[in-house]
Amino acid sequence: MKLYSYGTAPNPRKVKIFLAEKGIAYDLVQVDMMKGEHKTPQFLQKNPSGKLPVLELDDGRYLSESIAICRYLEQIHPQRNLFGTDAYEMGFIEMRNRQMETELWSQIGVSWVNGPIVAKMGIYKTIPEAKAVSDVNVNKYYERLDKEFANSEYVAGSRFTVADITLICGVDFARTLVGLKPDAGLTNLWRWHALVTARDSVDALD
Ligand SMILES: N[C@@H](CCC(=O)N[C@@H](CS)C(=O)NCC(=O)O)C(=O)O
Repeated sequence: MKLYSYGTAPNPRKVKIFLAEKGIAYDLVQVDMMKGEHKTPQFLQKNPSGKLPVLELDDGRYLSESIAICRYLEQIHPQRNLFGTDAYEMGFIEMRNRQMETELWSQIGVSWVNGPIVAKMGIYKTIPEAKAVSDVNVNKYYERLDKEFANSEYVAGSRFTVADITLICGVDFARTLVGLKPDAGLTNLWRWHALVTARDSVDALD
């Protein structure tokens, strides 16, 4: 199978980490977002949303949406399990993953699209006041995570799951490209960050 990706872009990175955790071989295809290659008619046939990642199956079918791709991969390669093994754990991991997406990633996204890098690209009208508000929300959420990590080794309990993949990709994107590095005093959050970053699958930012 082929994964369409671009550099260290955070949504494709989720899938790359997931593939590495499962030990699945694949071909990586770089789509240059700076050149708009993800908006060409050819690419829009693969994903009409014009976004990365996209997975191309060996039979020529396509999937987009990082977590949908991960769900597909979990079904075809059940080990190592990353979405839960029983009804409660599956629900719990889903809950935590959605919290990371809807409560943190959404705010990082607002800071990103209203920040200086996107402003330079000239794609959207940026609203610096919107970034100021979402920056506060992201930092507050980091504080909440820090409290949670005082009692929980990983995002969804005592083992590494897809919810950790979602969070590490969000935090690394926020701290490296959005100017939202968690405060050094958030020691539980940084303890989790070091734990997850030590995994071979997560280690490289690319
Ligand atoms: N919900 C999608 C988001 C995909 C997404 O926004 N990908 C970014 C790269 S990290 C992208 O392609 N952005 C280009 C655009 O929005 O036009 C997912 O989880 O895959």
